[in-house]
Amino acid sequence: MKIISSEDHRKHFPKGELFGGEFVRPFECPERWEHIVNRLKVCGFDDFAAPDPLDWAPVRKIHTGPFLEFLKNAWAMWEAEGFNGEAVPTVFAARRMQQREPNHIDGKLGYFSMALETAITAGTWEAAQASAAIAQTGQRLISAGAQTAFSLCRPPGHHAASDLYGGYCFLNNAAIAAQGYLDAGAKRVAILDPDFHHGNGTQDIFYARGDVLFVSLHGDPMDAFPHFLGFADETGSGPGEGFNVNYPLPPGTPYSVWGDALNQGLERIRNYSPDVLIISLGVDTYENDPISFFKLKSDDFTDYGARIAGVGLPTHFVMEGGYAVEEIGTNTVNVLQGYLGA
Ligand code: 5XA
Ligand code: ZN
Repeated sequence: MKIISSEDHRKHFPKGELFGGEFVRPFECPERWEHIVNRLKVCGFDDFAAPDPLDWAPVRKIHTGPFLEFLKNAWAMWEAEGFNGEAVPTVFAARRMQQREPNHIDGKLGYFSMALETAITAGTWEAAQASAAIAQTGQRLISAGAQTAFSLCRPPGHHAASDLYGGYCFLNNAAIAAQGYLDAGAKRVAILDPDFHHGNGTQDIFYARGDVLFVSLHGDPMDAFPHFLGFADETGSGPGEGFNVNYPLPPGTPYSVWGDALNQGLERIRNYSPDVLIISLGVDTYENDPISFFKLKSDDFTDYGARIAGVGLPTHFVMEGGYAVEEIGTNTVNVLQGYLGA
């Protein structure tokens, strides 16, 4: 299995995240990447590749022009104001307010964000572009005939909508890969999102489209981030009706229950008969994850990797969340080994 990764992820490393009313060291940190790479090497994965340069055509089909301009310029605008800290929003376009992009960076941050734990720093835009290129490079390999690839993306992507960032995400890597598959000739793409958090961005991007099936297992938004999307009655709209499938699950969900939902989701994917399956691979379903509430054990990740393989599709793993840093390598690689039957 080819692993696509880049040291450029280090360019995004905010010092602070607002959590529980305090600025804490971000859960989404560069060590996550290091633990995954170390574990891959220990387990004999040695086929590493750097990403190709980013192709902007699929990116522009997923994200709006104003949003891309904002991400490109946000740090420079923030610095130009003379602010000393990292760029975080303080005001949002809430209910009954205008949805109009302001001129001032404070307003822009609120206009384009869906959560304020995610700081923008000097290197954020470069790291986000590299992460998208990593997803795209995996896509090109599979479009060219590979059966699988692992895009070790950081920062992650599934909360990023066409014009929103947040939840540690800036560009939606899995969505950009999905668009790449379609542009390369695929007729149908399925995205399975087993990350603990609902992939609101991915859902939103493809909600009215029938060419991408989105299936997500996640903490019930009544109790878990992102709180405002991810309910079971969100099934798609227009030509996308029936192509959005959510399995919100309650606090304390064990693998026996989670695995039943996975089986249903995989059945839905089989029936869709896609050309390729993208896995938004978050391992924050782990029992000791510090910001999540499912109860999967490390061996369960191997088991569900094997279940994914059972669908028999070309499969592209795209890294999302997971914050039990010591175990993130084991849990991530367990999925890949389960998939490979290793
Ligand atoms: O999958 N998404 C995440 O892991 C990020 C959650 C951010 C919660 N503030
Ligand atoms: Zn997550």
